[in-house]
Amino acid sequence: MIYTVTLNPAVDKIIFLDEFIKEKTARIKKTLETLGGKGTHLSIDLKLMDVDNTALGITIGENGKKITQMMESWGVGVRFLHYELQGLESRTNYEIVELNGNVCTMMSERGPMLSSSITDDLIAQIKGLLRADDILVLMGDASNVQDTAIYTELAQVAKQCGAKVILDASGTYLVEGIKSKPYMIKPNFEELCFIAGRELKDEADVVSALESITEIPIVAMTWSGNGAVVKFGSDIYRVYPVKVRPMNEAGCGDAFLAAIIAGQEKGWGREETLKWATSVSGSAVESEITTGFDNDRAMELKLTAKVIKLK
Ligand code: TA6
Repeated sequence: MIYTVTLNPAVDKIIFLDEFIKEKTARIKKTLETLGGKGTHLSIDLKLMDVDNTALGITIGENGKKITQMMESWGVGVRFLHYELQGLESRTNYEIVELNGNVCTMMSERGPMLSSSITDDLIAQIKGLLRADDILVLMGDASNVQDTAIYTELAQVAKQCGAKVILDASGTYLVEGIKSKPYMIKPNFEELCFIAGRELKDEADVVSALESITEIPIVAMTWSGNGAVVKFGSDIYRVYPVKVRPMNEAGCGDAFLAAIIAGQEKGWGREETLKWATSVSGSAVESEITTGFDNDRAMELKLTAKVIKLK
């Protein structure tokens, strides 16, 4: 079984307007509400690819209940731990989508801090659920947990159970999490620069940064409009972006990661998997909401997808 963990799930409120100009009143064209938090997205994307999985995480208050209901409406198995804490709510993230030029800006709440007794409950739940050969995917913001080694701790639990760990985090949580030597990480370009400890200039620089991460078998670096560069063992692949009508790019990295996991689960070849990954990611960019993607459109885009083995 694949388990996703979202320590800080959210309700994503998406606000569409023509253009955001500082100090000017912006007239809202429409608003939409969907799920936020990277693990929730991964669970939904996997479900859309017919890959069974269960979403774990922590929800709080009425917003937390709403998050669970939204997850269930996508047909995902949910085992969130829910808490009612005086005056506290799972976070809301706000995304502005400027229709002129399709610029997306995410504003993310911190979310209530989780006490160590809550994270202990989660660790106990994971210990009880995980079996050998399961996959534990640790994703997204964890700044609501004081202990920056939380992902390392969860990864160790997984390893003790014989499960694989996939990590998609940022900042200190990423650098700490890497110490547990996960099976796969999915940094974006900025996160790879952070891991490398320097500004990466070009593709060759990216490749050498990926090659220096020898202890992690799969490193998939998503590169926004530039596609992705992915390391499988000592092999490196360049994944080109498919041509799309961009609408909302939030969530496309989650779709990319989901496709790689799906490819591994279904036993597809690497190039086939990466073509699917860039296609679902492209389909997610065309969607108004931050969650999910259109399967038919992804299939259509896959006909144009280009992947090259660099090394
Ligand atoms: O990847 C997109 C997205 O999941 C958004 O929908 C938004 O909720 C945000 O990222 C959350 O990411 P975070 O790293 O804060 O958990």
